[in-house]
Amino acid sequence: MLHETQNVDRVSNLSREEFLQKYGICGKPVIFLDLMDNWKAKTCWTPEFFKSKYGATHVTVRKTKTPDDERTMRLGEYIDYMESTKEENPYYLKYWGFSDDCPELLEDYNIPEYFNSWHQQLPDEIRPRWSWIYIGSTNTGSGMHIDPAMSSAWNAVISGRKRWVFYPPEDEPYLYDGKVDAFNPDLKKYPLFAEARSLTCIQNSGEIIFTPGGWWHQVVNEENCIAITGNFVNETNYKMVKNYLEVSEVPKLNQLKQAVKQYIPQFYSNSQ
Ligand SMILES: O=C(O)CCC(=O)C(=O)O
Ligand SMILES: [Fe+2]
Repeated sequence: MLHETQNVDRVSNLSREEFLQKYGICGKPVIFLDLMDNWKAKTCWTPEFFKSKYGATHVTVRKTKTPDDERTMRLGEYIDYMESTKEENPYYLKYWGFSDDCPELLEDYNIPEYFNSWHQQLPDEIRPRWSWIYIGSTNTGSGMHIDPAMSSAWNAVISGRKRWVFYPPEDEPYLYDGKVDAFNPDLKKYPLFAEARSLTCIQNSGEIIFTPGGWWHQVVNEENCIAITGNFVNETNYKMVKNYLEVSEVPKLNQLKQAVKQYIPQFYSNSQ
C-alpha cells in the first residue's frame, strides 16, 4: 500500500514574508489562487489566438510517455492536433521558449514578486531563458523529474487543468531516479516507492503553483491545457543551486559558473 498523501495548501492574499516563512525558505509546494486576476494572458491566450497569430511558428513536440519521440511541426498544426487527438500517449508542446521569437507575449503577464530571480542579473547572451509556454491535449504531461540545476519554479495555468504530485527531496531514495510512474506505480518493480510521502493537488485555470527546488514532481493535463512556467533562483534556494553548480562537471556550464561569480554577488556574499 502507498504512503498516505496530503493536499497542497491553497492560499490567497499571502504577503512575501509569509510566503518565505511558510513555503519559500523551508521548501513546500503551494497554490496561489489570486495572482493572475489582472493578466491579459488569462483572457487573450486562447488556442485560436496562438493559431491565428503564431500558427506558422515551428515548435518541437514530444510524446508524453516516450519523450525521445519528438518532431517539429507548426504551432497551428499542433493546435489542430490538440483539439482532435484521442491518443493515450499524445504529443506535448513543452519547453516552448517563446521569448526570443515572440517577445510581445512577455507583456501579457507579470511574474509575481515572490518569484523574483537573481538569474536576471546575468547578461543577455548567457542568461538561461528559463521561461516556457506549455500547450497540451488531455493526457499530456511530464514524467517524474526535478527542475534544472535545483532551481525552483512557478507555473500558471491559463486554461485547462493539471494534476500534480510532489515528493520532498528527502524521499529521493524511494523514487528510483524518477523512473517510477507516480500515477500508475509498478510496486513489484519499485517496491520502495510505497514509502514515499506525497503532496497532491489539482491546479485549475487562474491558479499558480510553486515547485521548490529539489522536489520531485509529476504532472498530467486532465484537459486541454495552456500554461506558462518560469524557473528561478533567489534567497530561497541559492545554496542548493550553488552546490549543484560546484559539483557539476558538465563543460557547458563552465561559462555560466564564471558569469554567476561575476554578476550575482549574492551567491557568494553570505555563503557557508
Ligand atoms: O506542466 C507540465 O507538464 C510540467 C511542468 C513542470 O514540471 C516543469 O515545467 O518543470
Ligand atoms: Fe518541473
